[in-house]
Amino acid sequence: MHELSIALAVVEGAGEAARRHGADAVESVRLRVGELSGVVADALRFSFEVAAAGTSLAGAGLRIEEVAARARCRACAEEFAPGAPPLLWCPECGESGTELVAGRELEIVGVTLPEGRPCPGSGAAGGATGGEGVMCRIVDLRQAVPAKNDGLAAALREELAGRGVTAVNLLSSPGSGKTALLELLLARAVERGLPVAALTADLATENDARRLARSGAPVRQVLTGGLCHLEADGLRGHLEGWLPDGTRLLFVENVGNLVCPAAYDLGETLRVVLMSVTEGEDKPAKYPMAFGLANLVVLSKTDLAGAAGFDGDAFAEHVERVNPGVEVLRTSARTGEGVGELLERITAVGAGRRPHRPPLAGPHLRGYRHGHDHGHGREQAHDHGHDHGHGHRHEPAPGVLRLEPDTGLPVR
Ligand SMILES: Nc1nc2c(ncn2[C@@H]2O[C@H](COP(=O)(O)OP(=O)(O)OP(=O)(O)O)[C@@H](O)[C@H]2O)c(=O)[nH]1
Ligand SMILES: [Mg+2]
Ligand SMILES: [Zn+2]
Ligand SMILES: [Zn+2]
Repeated sequence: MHELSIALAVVEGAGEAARRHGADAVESVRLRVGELSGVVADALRFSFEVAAAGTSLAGAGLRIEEVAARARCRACAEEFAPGAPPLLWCPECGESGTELVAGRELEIVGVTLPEGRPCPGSGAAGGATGGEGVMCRIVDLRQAVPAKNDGLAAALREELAGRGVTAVNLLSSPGSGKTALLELLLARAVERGLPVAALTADLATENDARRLARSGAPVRQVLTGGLCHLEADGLRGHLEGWLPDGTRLLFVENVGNLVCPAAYDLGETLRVVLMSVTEGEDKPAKYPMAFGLANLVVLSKTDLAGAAGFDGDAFAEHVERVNPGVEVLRTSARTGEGVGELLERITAVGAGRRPHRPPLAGPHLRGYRHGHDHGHGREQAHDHGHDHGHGHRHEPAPGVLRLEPDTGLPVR
């Protein structure tokens, strides 16, 4: 993961809390880091020192509390440790309907200030002096760290839903065949009169956009200039002034990478992860977040399965381990296998069908806490249960892309 950007966000969040309490220094910051958050504690400690230099957090201690991953079976309520790579089947009853209830947190629990500070708003008269003199030394925050991207992604999801756009985030390692498959998907969508557009991100070259533009659909190439993934805010900027009104279906080809793109919600309606038959059946186990958070899995280049000696059963087992119940579609850009089915799955979601909900998406990340502190001057963290609506990635966006049941064409 990107520990430096996380460290910068921690410094910003903690520094802001200190300022609200009139403190110009911070003694220590407490973080909760889930076992499956992908954060390396040592790298974060090092990055934190770098990020804190020259700020009110310079020299502040960083206390990292690891949160073990826990999953719960929805059938028998058994709670279990999924292990690594996560195995998300219920060990008690064998059910696949499980959900992660802890383990992906990344939050600032609170900050410790050098001396007692009056708690804002705690005084009877609400005076600046803190009224009755309730003192804050430990400030509760319970604030998600990469909240910035999550919040922006939620806003973009809402905006796109409002415009009637179904957005598909395509993830895979470099060369798995995202562009080749997209070429066919776009051509087919155009053929069916479906208003479709595609945005493709690469570190360099406009090759992919050139290939996709042959379909006749509006295409935009984004050059990330070295960045290994897309972020919601960047995507929103690229869509602004480009995404044609009336677009019903938007494909976003992420940067070829199975690590970082998995950690960034783009406000998509559907996340599709691709893997080709030449990459090794155990990729889902090696990249559990990429496969575990997908709404749909695509196995590409099936025309090469024989030559590659691809073991379909082993692959299915690895997928099921990290994402029980997810559908795997087999495709080939050579033979056209699976392209129609894939487009059908996507348009069905646009028409209101509920996408598969990956267990790893876990309810504990929904309704994440907001960014203000509560200044109670005590150490107990608490959840106020506010829902900020960050959690509707898997809810169908109502009214998006209605299709005529008999022709399969969009209703105009
Ligand atoms: N045999 C076969 N080759 C394929 C298939 N799909 C893609 N390829 C080839 O695989 C190579 C990579 O395909 P791309 O579509 O460029 O892969 P990509 O995932 O878009 O790659 P990046 O954008 O660089 O991450 C190209 O040489 C394609 O012709 C397929 O279904 N069968
Ligand atoms: Mg490509
Ligand atoms: Zn069970
Ligand atoms: Zn990266």
